[in-house]
Amino acid sequence: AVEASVPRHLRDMWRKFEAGEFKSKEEFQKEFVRHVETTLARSMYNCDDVGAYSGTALALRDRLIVAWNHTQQQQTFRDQKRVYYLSLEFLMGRTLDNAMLNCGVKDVVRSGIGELGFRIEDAIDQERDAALGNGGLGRLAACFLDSLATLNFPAWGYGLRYKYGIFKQEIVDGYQVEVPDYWLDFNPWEFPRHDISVDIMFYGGVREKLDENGKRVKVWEGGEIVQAIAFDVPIPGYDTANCNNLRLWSSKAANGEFDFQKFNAGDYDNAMSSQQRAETISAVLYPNDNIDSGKELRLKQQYFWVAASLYDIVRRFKKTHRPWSEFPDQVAIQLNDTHPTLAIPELQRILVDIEKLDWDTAWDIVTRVFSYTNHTVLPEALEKWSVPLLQHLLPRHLQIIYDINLFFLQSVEKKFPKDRELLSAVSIIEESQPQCIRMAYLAIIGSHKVNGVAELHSDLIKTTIFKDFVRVFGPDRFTNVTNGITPRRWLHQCNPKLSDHIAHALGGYDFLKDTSLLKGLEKWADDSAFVDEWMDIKLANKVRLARFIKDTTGIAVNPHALFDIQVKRIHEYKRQQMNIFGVIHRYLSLKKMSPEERKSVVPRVSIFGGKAAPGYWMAKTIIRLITAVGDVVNNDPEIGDLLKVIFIEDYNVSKAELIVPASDISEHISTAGTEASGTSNMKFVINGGLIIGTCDGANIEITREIGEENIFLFGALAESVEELRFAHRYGKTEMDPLLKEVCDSIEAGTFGDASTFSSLLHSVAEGGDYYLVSDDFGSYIKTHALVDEAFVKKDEWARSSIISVANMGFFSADRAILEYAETIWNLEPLPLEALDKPVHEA
Ligand code: T68
Repeated sequence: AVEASVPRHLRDMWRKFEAGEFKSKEEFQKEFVRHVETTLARSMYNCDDVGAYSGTALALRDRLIVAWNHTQQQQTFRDQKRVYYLSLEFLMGRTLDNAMLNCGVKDVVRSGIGELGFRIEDAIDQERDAALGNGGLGRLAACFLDSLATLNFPAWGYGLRYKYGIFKQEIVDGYQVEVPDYWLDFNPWEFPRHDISVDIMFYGGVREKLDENGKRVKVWEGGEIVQAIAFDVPIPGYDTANCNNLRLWSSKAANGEFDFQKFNAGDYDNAMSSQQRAETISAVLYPNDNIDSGKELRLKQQYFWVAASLYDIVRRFKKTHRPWSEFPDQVAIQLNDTHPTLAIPELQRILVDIEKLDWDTAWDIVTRVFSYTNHTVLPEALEKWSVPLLQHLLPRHLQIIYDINLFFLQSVEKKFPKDRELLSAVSIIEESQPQCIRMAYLAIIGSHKVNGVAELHSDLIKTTIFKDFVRVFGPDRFTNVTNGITPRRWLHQCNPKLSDHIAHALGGYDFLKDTSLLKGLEKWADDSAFVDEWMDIKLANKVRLARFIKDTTGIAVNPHALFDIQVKRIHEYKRQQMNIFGVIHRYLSLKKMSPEERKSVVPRVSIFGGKAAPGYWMAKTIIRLITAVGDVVNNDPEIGDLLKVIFIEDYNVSKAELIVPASDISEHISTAGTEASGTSNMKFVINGGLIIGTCDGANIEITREIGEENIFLFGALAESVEELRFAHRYGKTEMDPLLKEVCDSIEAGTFGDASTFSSLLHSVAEGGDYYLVSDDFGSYIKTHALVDEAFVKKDEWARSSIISVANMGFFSADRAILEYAETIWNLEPLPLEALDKPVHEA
């Protein structure tokens, strides 16, 4: 098709009318009122905070579109290499505040809507989270998009436009109940591109035929077609005119219509069924974190999204008329976990079956384009797909995977002759009943780089789950890129007071773009006025959280108490059970004390939050124990303010922005070797909270940066975990006596019907305890005693807090992205010319 474009001699005319950016308060107000009155069809007589949010969002979005169009034009004209970040999850949270910050218009908007009768904070609060993710992996993708845009990298994200994001969690009678998250009612941040659609095929069969040159070729045909429709989301960078794109695919029946013949024949249900089947593909996010569900619909989601994205990437490349040999110079594709691994056989299929490249040429291109990030070593999370399922859904891809495996195993056989064990160890096909495709193996073989997300984790994948691939490919295919977080959202936006205070000391906000500048805070750690203000800000953030807790749970917590927070997905390996057992131990100890003894106790508020996967019973039982303990402790008049136990319902990104700045201490206590990195640890520390943690994931690197005197580490090391588990298995252990006392009290019904918790108690009992709760419990309790001691020494505590923040520069997502760009993608930034300069034309 010929591109429709305005003839050259008319373009100046066009430019005269191009939308611009609002610079002044008045310009914003004009746009705001126009949108409220026309786009939203409301008026000053019925405009509430939702209206104010909507009007502001629409005014801002016009601005974003201008920057976004401009960026995309430049990227096309300059034709540099781009990176495509493929992720099934983008946990974006709210957009308005972030977009105002990145565009530098927050002050204009604040005073603009202020004069029209609204508070900007109230407007911001009306936005629903875009919660298209489960936890760390999805939020990492969102932080990376922010950094890519801020650093002016030509980059696109590709994902699925789920109609329902992660479920909303309600707590009913102490139990988690899942409620669907229909979030698309009003979403001003997306642009439907009904003109950009791709037909995606499933099922069907493969036929061999002779092509025009008499060559035997494979044709995949006769399947069911589903249409992918693009929805684009602008991703503005901070303090730059650059605005990248996140493209989310939505599914729809190929003809877009229902079956009229069936309808007329009175078969109403079936008339709609193909439409519904198609729409189901992008309907809902799978709510599992670190667990593989193995369901056919999930596989359909993966192929649908991967095939649409690759079609789009290839179409864009082909417009440049470059030879295929240049594809890897123009395109880098990052696979966020194994979820998009089908992109590897799909690109091979496009190149061989459609573009008619020979196998080896195609395979060389494929491996130079892809790279893969691993996020877990947990065996239950490693994706496998049954061969019969793949055969049914994607017959041609299965053949290609078999061929990839065949050629790979031949190369292994050549390098390591007669090593049958090695061959079966590295085979993509697992010889189980039924046979399975090991997606991680396919991802490694089809990529030029594989990275873990923290140093320990990257070492572990090389010595455990992927060790045979280190033999085969050598160590260079494997690398580390330690995770990071965006300081824009996770410092400035969630903790404006602290950000302003830091800016005041450092002489500006440059640290939001170069977090190494935070180092300059060290010299303020002895300035008493600075330190006092630092601690006052912490208190103000705790007061803000205490108010929220009061409003949502009815429980009053003392903001001067030590706030001890663990918020993350509920998982046995993250050991919320150990935390609540520790709380019970504290409660039992308090009960044994005399009133006099209690006077010297540091008051504590133990705060939990997080969702359990709907089918994960143990995780749900942990939630039930937390709420049960809260019911007893919070209503015990003997205890009063000395201990409160809070479960915050429906933990999500926007709640994290409220919770993270309010911690004195936060818990990152996974069994060593199980948490790949963790990223909330970084968020808490950069907001001035100290942490208690195990030697796991990024905790180790955080310790190295901030100094071990500023962190509370405890527990077994990763290298002894195997041995400890072995000891449990062979009954060579006894439960820690403190833990035993805790378990006995649960058993005795202190927190209600003990049978509710029997599976949980069993999981930590002798002979089991896979996550080593008993082994670490003693040192966990001791370390909490040290936390109490440290908390009363206010000056030293404040010093630790400030020194820690000063040394967190490394954990910016900007640093992580620069490492990816240099060591994996070979990608250069494309700084944008200022917005008002004319775009140079192709
Ligand atoms: C997390 N993984 C890691 N997985 O657990 C965490 N899994 O240590 C790390 O910091 C983070 O990734 C970023 O690297 C996840 O969040 C999932 O959410 C997930 C989703 C679907 C299937 C499997």
